[in-house]
Amino acid sequence: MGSCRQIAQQLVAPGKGVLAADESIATMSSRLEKAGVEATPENRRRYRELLATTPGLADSASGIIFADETLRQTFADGSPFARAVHSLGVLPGIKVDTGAKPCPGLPGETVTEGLDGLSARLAEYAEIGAAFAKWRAVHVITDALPSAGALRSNANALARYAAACQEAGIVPIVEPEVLMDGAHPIDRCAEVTAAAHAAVREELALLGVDLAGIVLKPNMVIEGRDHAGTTSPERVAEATVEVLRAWPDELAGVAFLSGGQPPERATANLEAMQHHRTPWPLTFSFGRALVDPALAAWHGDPALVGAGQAALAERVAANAAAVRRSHTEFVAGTPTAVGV
Ligand code: 5MM
Repeated sequence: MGSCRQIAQQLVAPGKGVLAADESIATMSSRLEKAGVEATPENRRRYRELLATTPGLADSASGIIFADETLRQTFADGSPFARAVHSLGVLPGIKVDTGAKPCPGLPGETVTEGLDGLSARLAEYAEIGAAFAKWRAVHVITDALPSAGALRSNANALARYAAACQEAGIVPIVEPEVLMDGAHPIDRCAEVTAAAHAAVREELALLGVDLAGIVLKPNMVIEGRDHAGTTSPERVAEATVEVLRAWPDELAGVAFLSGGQPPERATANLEAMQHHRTPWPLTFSFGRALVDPALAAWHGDPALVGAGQAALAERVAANAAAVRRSHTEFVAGTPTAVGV
């Protein structure tokens, strides 16, 4: 457990965040195809190597989350991904859920699967070199959803996953995502996010999960994508922190997903969060908001690897600068008050 606490602290270290490059084969393939790149295992490998070898990445990224396929691949020079990333000063992580599947009995809702054989897989991932893991539950907002059954089922799976990770000495990133899909106002997102978190907290407690050895990866509290108007960063930050305040002080840290927000908006919202004094660091574990510009700049051209890396470096540095500010400008007083 001691090492889980240490690794969790490393993941949310001041001025750093986590790069989510763990798209499943299906998602990664469709994103590559949209960028005009043939979806082959080798192209997925080349893309992940481009991301991982971005010069200076370790200055702003504490970890990178990969999918199973990538963790079994090697860099072009033959070194296995986990070992290579580790030697670049970044912690390698692994997405261990097998996806959100239709939830029996709950039409229109999903439950995330992957618990069967999980302990054995975690032991293997630890052997390969994974320091942390990730599991994502997905909730959609409608007038009637999410149901209590979906909140409970997903929270229970997240807790069973988290407990199994800690037993294996791997830090669990716990991701209860409430999607931006829909036209709901920010208050409805706050209500649903609070309910999802409450269920997760209860289930984590029932299974004795050590909160100091996990990283919470929530959505920001934000209006639905089809809602009229854009909420200001100040209001997003206020609503998000208000929901998060229900988490105990011992939680190691919070690393937000970007949820399909435009990259600059995700950064502005993250920066606004830093104005609030919280007992845990608030950082990023973005996927699309970090990698979309890199994929667009590279689009499979070997001559544009540098351009792809420059695009990623720019986004990672901007987010790292946003979270670094909490330790320099916004939050007065001793650094320990913000979780250093
Ligand atoms: C990178 O995307 C992750 C998994 O994708 P699949 O749906 O293909 O399994 C996803 O879990 C991601 O880590 C988080 O949702 C955060 O990504 P965003 O793009 O929301 O920041």
